[in-house]
Amino acid sequence: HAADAYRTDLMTITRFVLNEQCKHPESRGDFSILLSHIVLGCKFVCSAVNKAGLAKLIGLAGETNVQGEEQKKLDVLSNEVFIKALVSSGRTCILVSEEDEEATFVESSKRGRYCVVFDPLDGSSNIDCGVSIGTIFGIYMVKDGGEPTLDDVLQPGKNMLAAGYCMYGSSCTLVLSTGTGVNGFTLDPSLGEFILTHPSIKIPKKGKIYSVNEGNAKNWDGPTAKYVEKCKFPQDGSSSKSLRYIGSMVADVHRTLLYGGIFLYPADKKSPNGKLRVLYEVFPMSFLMEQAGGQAFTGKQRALDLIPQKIHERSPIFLGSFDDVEEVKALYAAEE
Ligand code: AHM
Ligand code: MG
Repeated sequence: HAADAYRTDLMTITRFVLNEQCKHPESRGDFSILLSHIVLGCKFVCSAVNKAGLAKLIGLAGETNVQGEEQKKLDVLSNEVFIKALVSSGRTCILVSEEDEEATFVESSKRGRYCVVFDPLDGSSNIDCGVSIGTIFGIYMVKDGGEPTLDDVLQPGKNMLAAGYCMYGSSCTLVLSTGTGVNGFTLDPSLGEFILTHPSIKIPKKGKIYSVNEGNAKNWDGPTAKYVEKCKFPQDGSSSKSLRYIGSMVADVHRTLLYGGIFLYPADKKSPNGKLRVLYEVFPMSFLMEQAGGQAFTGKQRALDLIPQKIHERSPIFLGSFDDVEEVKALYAAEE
């Protein structure tokens, strides 16, 4: 049936967010506007990522252009697109990007109430071989009164209003939580719209997959080493877990969210705070995990309770299925 081949009632991300907004009559629509600018950034990066391989083949990347400037790298380009889209939304006041040493304070004429923390193109070591990469973002509301300061973004992750990521993979998928569950949208390239394809995502309570860079094992602490040993040689008669590690946080977390299991980037002797950044990697992913019914733990505390002191601070992270993270917590508690 032709009628079956086409869905005619399309829940776009814009429609979805506007519907949610109706539940909050006090809302002025600012969030929808902000989100539409984030979505524009994601679409741009998606299209640039898809062209990247081709651009290389036909000799665009790395060449100098007419102004004699070298072609911008994809991560730098993505950062510029997001900064400009966010500033021009007129709804932001502070932006923190992985690509920029300093936070951006939006000039007062374009200022709004939201603070956005983001990694415009995470997993960039995977670009040149065509493996999935992504954008990660988190959104805070500026504290009331006075000039915005860095304290407005140095807030615990539980204060985020929304968080999400966009994965540039075999399809382009945007996963979003505004604090009432998690929903996934897939870009229909012919429409240029993100369509709701994964309504109310719930992570399985326990999973069969663990995801970690095991090459760092010689430097792990006791609980991490014990946990991974348990994944491989369970002592309770359960079957061993499978290992999957892409090395692209968005892709590893996306799989964990859909299939269940655990993703960890633990502390090690060389990097006692792990590798991943609190504000725009650990917090948004922890927010999504909790909203999907999972957990996120730093080895010391609930990840979303952490109060960052610096914008580019790092933290160890264990996140995923509730029961799997619970096991890690037990191993750390036993250590004390
Ligand atoms: P990046 O921000 O420099 O791209 O690094 C972050 C990435 C994450 O996507 C991924 O989880 C991690 O680095 C992988 O690190 P490693 O190569 O040490 O396993
Ligand atoms: Mg990153």
